[in-house]
Amino acid sequence: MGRLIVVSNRVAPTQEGRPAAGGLAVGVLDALKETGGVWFGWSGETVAEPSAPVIEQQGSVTYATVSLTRRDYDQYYKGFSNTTLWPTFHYRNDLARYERQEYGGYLRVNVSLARQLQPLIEPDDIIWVHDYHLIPFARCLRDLGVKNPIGFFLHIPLPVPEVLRSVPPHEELIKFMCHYDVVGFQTGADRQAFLDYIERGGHGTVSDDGMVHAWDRFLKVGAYPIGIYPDAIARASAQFSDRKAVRSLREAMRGRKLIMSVDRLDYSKGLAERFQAFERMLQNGPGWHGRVSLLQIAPPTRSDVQTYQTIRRNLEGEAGRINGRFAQLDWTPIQYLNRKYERNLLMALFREAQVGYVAPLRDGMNLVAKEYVASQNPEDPGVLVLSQFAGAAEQLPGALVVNPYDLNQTAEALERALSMPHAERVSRYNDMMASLRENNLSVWRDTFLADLRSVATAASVTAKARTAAPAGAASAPSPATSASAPEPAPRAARAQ
Ligand code: GDG
Repeated sequence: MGRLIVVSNRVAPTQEGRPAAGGLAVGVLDALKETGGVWFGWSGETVAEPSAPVIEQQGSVTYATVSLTRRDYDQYYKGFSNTTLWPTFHYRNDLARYERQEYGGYLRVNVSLARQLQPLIEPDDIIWVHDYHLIPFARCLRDLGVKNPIGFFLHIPLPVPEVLRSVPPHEELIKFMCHYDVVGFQTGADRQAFLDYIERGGHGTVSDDGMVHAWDRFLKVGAYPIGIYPDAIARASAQFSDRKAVRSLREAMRGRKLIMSVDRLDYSKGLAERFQAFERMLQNGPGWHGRVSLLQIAPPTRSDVQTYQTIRRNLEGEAGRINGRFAQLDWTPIQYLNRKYERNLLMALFREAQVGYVAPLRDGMNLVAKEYVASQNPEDPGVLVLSQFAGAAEQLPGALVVNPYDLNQTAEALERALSMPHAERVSRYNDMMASLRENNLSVWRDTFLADLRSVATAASVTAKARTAAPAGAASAPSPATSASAPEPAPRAARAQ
């Protein structure tokens, strides 16, 4: 069996112990460590002139990283990926901006990355591409003659067609997705959004077995909810619960209850609404004053994107306002920490919290919800309060599910969680752990890759059986020549 090549925008830091605050990094690294293989992507560095990939072997994983120029970074990463696609795919088209030049840069970088990966590919390899930065990537590889099976997994939501259509090159993006052999989404709702775009737009057909036929391409489209390793997390949280930082927190709480949240600092995570629902609980229930605190850990990300600077200022303002309103000499209602923590320590902190508070306005899955549950003490577990707009809500039947826009409902759920009887907490925890074990991270990876292998095998049998010349993929524009890509890729060619 050939190697697995994982391609993602960022390759996670390779040194053990360095915190990686991002769901993709956490999920992919754990999934790849078990099977071994190659992880190809951006190193996180910007340089004046790109050079050949830097190859580094660590255990069973080969890391192949490349750098971006400042212009690539501005157009592809900061621009089209994070100022057009990210907000729109999270239903925040009010925050989205589209610039044709940036889309040109997005296409150019996809072409360039494909050219840098191509020499590393061996005939038996299978290629698994991750996330919204790399939607055109399969098409770029196919243009270079790569015949290997290529799958794509979208970690974030896919919005319904009406919203997707606000991204000007929406049709081209969906056509690019059709160049993969398998396209995977986090939830059935995301998958349905894709199928609706294809079918209602008259672009193709969907068969009962989930195969899509569109623009002369056949592909499988499925929902593959990403998981975690719940038992490994349970062990880590128990082992680390004696750490100094955890003991200090326990002592500082002095018998008060703890509600805990951990999120990258991002507007999709609904942090302001979350603080306000907690405020509503304190406002409606004076009995809670001095008896419960909210600990919000929010490591900053994408801090050079303007919107992220604004959200940081807003949240500091909200936390200050609420603390100013309710704090007592010996009690601060909200502890808001803008920093990263070591992963195992975070899991141990989750174990201290009576409530895990995960209330994004939109989220592909949300691994924090799953990690919170897995970190609990089975004898005395806490309760998860979870947004209905997180993909995880489809999978965690024991959570108290809330609409994060409804501050009263969320405040009531927090109170209910804080007061829940022991037997109910244990029963909800057991239901959720069963689901987490059944759909763990290996299941996610293995189901996706099994589908990719079987679709690719079926396609190659069909291709061999055909005597006529293949129809080819000429109906979709090439990223290097697309009319929307005003700048082809001369510099990328030099990077070889
Ligand atoms: C995307 C999708 C989807 C957070 N702070 C620290 C830290 N983290 C870790 C968490 C968790 C991960 O980062 C965050 O994952 P999420 O899933 O919650 O969210 P995104 O980063 O937005 O991830 C998301 C995910 O991809 C996977 O497909 O679930 O919907 O948006 O693992 O624990 N880790 C460390 N220190 C921190 O301070 N070490």
